[in-house]
Amino acid sequence: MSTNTDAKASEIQAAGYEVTHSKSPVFYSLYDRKSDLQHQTHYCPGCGHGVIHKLIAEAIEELGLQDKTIFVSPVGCSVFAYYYFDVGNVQVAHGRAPASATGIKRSCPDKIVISYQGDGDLAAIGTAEIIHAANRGEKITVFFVNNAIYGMTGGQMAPTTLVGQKSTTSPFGRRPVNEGFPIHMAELIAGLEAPVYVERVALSDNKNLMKARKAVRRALEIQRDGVGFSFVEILSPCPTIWAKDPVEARKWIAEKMIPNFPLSVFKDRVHEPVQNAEVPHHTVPETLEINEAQAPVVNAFGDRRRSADDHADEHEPVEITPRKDPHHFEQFQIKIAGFGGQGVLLLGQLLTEMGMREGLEVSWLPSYGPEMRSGSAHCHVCLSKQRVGSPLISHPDVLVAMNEISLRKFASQVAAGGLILYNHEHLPEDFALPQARVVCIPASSIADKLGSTKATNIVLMGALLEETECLQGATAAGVLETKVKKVELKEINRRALDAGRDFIDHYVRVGAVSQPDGFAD
Ligand SMILES: Cc1ncc(C[n+]2csc(CCOP(=O)(O)OP(=O)(O)O)c2C)c(N)n1
Ligand code: SF4
Repeated sequence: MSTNTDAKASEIQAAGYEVTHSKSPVFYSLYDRKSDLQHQTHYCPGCGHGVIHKLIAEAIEELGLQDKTIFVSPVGCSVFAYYYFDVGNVQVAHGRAPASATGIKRSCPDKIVISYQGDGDLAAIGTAEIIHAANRGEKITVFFVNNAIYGMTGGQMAPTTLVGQKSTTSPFGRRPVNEGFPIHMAELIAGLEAPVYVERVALSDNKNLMKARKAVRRALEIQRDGVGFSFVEILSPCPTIWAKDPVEARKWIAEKMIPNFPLSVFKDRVHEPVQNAEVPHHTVPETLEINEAQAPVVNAFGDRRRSADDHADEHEPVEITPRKDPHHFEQFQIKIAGFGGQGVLLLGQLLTEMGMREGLEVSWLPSYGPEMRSGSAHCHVCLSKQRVGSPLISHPDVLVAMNEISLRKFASQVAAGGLILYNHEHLPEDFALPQARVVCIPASSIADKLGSTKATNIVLMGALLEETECLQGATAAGVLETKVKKVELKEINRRALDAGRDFIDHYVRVGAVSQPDGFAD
């Protein structure tokens, strides 16, 4: 992209002109979405969004932040911001930009995360998100485009619509007695304790434009320096909905909007020390409430020692044998499905906790209907050596189907060469075998014989571990020991885990369990 811009610049220079200002390389060179006129934006002539995009792009460029910026675009006229900014982009649901930006910033604290929102998005449907993100002092930057109207949907009243201003939903002009007063977001945010920088600027004339430019840059500097939450409200023209030409629209900002929304730096605590700047982080053992010294050492060492203290005899040399990585996968995805009450979600949680104890990145995503028992339930478990991008699993490596409905519903989703563990003696007669191997295991009957059908999920867990070797049996025993409080159930679970493993070892046909994909080698 910058190559294109550079080429254009040298072309112009070659023609004898001096380039004094050119398009920021933070922008893509063309607006790809259009079939023609790709050099134009999708915004109406005179719209403030284009100007604000430019101010942001230039600030990103000047501060050298292009490679680390993630832009969160809203729903509204600026929904396509990701077509313009050549940075990381996420487009989110209406009003949710500060919430998504929070998640992104917290998981990638070294990135510059920008939440960009209109007034319908930020001050109506997204009021809760912005207030709480600001109140938590998230280290993000929010650019709030206040054009006093809903632009994209054709001019409904926004929370910022002026008293007396007509809109499609306030055709006689906004009346406080009926529609309430305009909301002053900058003042509201500045009233909270945590935000560091809050300013309102306007695109009314060149002088104010320069102030807006400075504010945009400053807000990003604050984030770059890790100081805290920065917020810039920008009074911006919407000539189309206001039914004005671009010049009149700017005049209207100066004459009508600014008196109602005064321009000011409402808060600037940039140089004050920020209290509790660091979000407290807990180690995995702290989170799991297990003693670090007792956590099984499985990643670095091949033996089953729980800690160096196990070698209590000081005279006995502690032999540490580095072992090969115990996990044969980069990412392993499991879907567990059945009726509510079968321990579907619990099995997912146990596997997730095991993954954590073995030093993996994990996620667990439950899905269940309103009925806690007998309704259908399923969960997604992801075990990974890398950060988990999305907890949603479309093609699991393993499906644990605890009932026939789940088998029929999810079998086709299993990745080619994957595995289905089906809780039954045999497959339904009319069931067409998909691309995956199916191991039938009568887990409920096995658990029943052990003293409790509640242990069905643990029988399946034993079978899963034995068949796929995705996690260590010793970790499973440790997790069950801490999670199950009832003594009698502990014993049943121990036996259920063994029974599941035995079933795979002794009853599943030899050959049926070996796969070239590394499940069982
Ligand atoms: C959940 C949801 N509710 C409503 C809408 C319809 N909708 C799309 S944009 C919009 C308002 C946009 O106005 P604003 O945030 O002020 O941005 P502008 O278009 O003026 O830039 C609405 C209500 C939607 N897309 N999703
Ligand atoms: S409707 Fe208004 S806010 Fe939307 S693109 Fe047109 S001028 Fe801009």
